[in-house]
Amino acid sequence: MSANTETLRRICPTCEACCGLILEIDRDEQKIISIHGDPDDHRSKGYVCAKSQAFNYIYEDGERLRHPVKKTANGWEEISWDEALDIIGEKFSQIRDQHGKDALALYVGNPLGHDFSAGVYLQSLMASVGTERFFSAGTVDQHPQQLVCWGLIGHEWMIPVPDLARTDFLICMGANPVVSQGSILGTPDPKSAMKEIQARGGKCVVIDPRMTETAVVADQHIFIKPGTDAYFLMAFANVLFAEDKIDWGHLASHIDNAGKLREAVQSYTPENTAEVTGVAAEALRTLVAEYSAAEKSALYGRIGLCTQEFGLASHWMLALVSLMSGNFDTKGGMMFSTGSTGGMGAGGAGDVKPYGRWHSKVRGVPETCGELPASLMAEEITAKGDEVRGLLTICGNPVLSVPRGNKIREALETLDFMVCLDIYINETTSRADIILPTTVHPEHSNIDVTFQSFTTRDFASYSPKTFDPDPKLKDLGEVILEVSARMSGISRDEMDGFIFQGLVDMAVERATADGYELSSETVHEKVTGDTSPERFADVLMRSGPYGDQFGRKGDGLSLDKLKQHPQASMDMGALKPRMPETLATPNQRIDVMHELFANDLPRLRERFEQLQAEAADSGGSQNMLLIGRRHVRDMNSWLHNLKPYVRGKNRCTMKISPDDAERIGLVEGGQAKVVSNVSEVVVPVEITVEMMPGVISIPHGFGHVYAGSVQSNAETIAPGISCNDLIDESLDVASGTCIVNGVPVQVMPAVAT
Ligand SMILES: Nc1nc2c(c(=O)[nH]1)N[C@H]1C(S)=C(S)[C@@H](COP(=O)(O)OP(=O)(O)OC[C@H]3O[C@@H](n4cnc5c(=O)[nH]c(N)nc54)[C@H](O)[C@@H]3O)O[C@H]1N2
Ligand SMILES: Nc1nc2c(c(=O)[nH]1)N[C@H]1C(S)=C(S)[C@@H](COP(=O)(O)OP(=O)(O)OC[C@H]3O[C@@H](n4cnc5c(=O)[nH]c(N)nc54)[C@H](O)[C@@H]3O)O[C@H]1N2
Ligand code: SF4
Ligand SMILES: [Mo]
Repeated sequence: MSANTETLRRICPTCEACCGLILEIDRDEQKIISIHGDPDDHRSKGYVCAKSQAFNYIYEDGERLRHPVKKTANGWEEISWDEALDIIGEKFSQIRDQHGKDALALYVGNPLGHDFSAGVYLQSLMASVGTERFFSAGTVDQHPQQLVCWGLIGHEWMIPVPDLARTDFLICMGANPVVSQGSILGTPDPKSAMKEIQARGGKCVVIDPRMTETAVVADQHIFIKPGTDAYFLMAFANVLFAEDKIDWGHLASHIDNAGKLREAVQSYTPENTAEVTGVAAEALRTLVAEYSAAEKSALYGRIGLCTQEFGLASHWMLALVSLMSGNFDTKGGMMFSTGSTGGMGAGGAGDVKPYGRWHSKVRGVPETCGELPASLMAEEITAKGDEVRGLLTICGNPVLSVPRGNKIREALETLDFMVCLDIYINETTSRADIILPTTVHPEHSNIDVTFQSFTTRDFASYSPKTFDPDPKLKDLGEVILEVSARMSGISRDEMDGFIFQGLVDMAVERATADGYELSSETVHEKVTGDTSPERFADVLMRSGPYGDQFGRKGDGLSLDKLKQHPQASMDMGALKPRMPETLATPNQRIDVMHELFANDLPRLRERFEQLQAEAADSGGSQNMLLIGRRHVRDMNSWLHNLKPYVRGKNRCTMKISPDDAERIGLVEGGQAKVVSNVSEVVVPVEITVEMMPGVISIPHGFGHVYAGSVQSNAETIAPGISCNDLIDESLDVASGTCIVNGVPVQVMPAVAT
């Protein structure tokens, strides 16, 4: 090793698994020489996936923006931070003063979840802007799970994960952890976790319209028709009732309305749902028998259950089956992580419902979890007489990642002023008036606050800043703080101070609840951290569930202790039962027939009858249902400019079963035209037995075809098409979630013969 090389450890910032890494760096050259899995990381034990190098490729990408830019008649021109921030503060304030707060809109994308500081400051930005037109990737993601957890246990952000280390029986529905590396199931190397279940005599079952990479590892795969999981799970619950297999476990005395639930699921049986779901009655009955016989069973579901016609009902039933079989909040079942910084916040706490508090302007769709569905962006932006005039996007690419993406792109043209906080000029940000680029992971420290709350084994982690950033870049959190301070008419330091004091007050309240004395002065005196966000994290950790209580508990956690730990991640132990203590519903009751679910029953029934009628009349048509898929080298739309990840075979293909391909007249490698009610695309055909008949799969995040982007590898090597152009604004109305799985389309050869 030469004199200027160093070794350091950090957490991989690219997905929820949070694998431990060892970096060899050259400080003089500001280069990362190598990245390997850390064999001593207690969770990942040396494991990494192909994307472990992604954050360095991004750091090195010559097309990454490295200074703020302003759009002019002569193209993008560099602009100073002061000028950019002043213009933004002035323009957004002007729009708000002249046209009201809802003339401003915000869209927040997924990478923000990987940046602790940005998450904290986002709250204050939302308060400063005050708009009801808040959109995020969440409405194309986990909203049903948030609402289910709020409805059942009173916490929007306490979502259970499967206790993989102790379960004997894992059912995985609408998730592909072997590729996605697990979501709301934070575990490095899910494939090995499944193999360990099998090695100790357990079983893994995957229920999915595609025989996924996870299904291949599992012991059994069951095809299910997209959008019908709620019926499958109601029939599952029906069998549990009918066969007297109900066991509410340690939560039995907290359950309300079990009788009404029994009635609600009575009319859905394995026999009468079989035609609708495509799952044979016998297969369902056997599954229920095995699930019930296993000592510890975990029933897990994710995106495929969320972003479909009955996202809320599917996740509601998923949670209820766990509850009614004694597998909720118990070892080996579905459990809750204990994040080291404490609760993620109760969201809509007490009797404040996190839905229906306001509505979209055009079609009156209720907000859920503080957001309007992202697919409504185009119509909201162009709402006649109630237009959005100013838009701020933060780490998001809605033009590719949100249904009606092409229409959203057109709508962006009508804005008076648009600002993006992003690292690339891409399909969305190329429409902006100003782009503010921010530091990337090697240039700032990080704490995986979000993902510590959705892990299969508790941990606390810290990733140090590797290099000093380019002087022309600021951290994302800092930029958000600057914008929100300007929108509130106070200085950034004042605003920062308010946020810090809010957290100090929270620590004092936590101390009182935990039965010890703590003064605000003590917190101010003892807090450590190199940046404001680090100090925020220190306060939260020290007053959190594993905290040192500001010196009272010698062996407790603090940021300093975490920084001194030889690995980037500290083990906080196996998942622990958290209920009933943490139940935050009124009177700590669990209403299994909460209105969130009960109000959706008529819609479920109506659709069931339609589906029964359709099932009787099938065959011979070009009508198919579109679902999505992910690939291990992708991350939504944003890794496509990195050559090592887009080289090789085109991944943006349409997968279809051999029978369907033959009937429709498609050949392997040929082109198919896919037509929906709103658009059409032409896409290469991939014929595979992976697909359930009647279903096609196209990945999202492609469609790098618009002029004005500066992502030459994405545009030339892997342009693809955007499946989101095909998808309309339809919603799972119970949760306000966009339906991107189970979308009706017609498929035909691209060139008529
Ligand atoms: N059809 C279909 N659509 C889907 C899905 C699906 O399964 N099917 N999945 C949905 C899901 S789950 C999600 S989460 C959304 C994702 O939706 P988005 O988050 O809107 O989309 P991404 O493509 O991830 O865009 C990320 C943006 O962040 C920028 N970025 C990346 N890293 C950084 C950084 O460190 N700093 C800053 N400032 N910017 C950064 C990238 O340049 C890019 O512009 O897509 C959803 N869309
Ligand atoms: N490599 C890679 N990893 C990622 C991402 C990525 O883009 N690439 N994105 C990250 C993000 S933002 C997220 S949210 C997570 C998502 O994590 P996962 O949910 O594990 O990811 P998906 O691969 O989208 O899995 C969804 C599955 O649902 C199936 N499905 C579709 N419709 C239905 C249905 O109606 N019923 C059932 N039962 N199944 C259905 C699909 O076939 C697919 O296998 O992944 C994260 N990790
Ligand atoms: S699984 Fe996720 S956290 Fe682990 S190396 Fe791959 S991208 Fe990074
Ligand atoms: Mo996501």
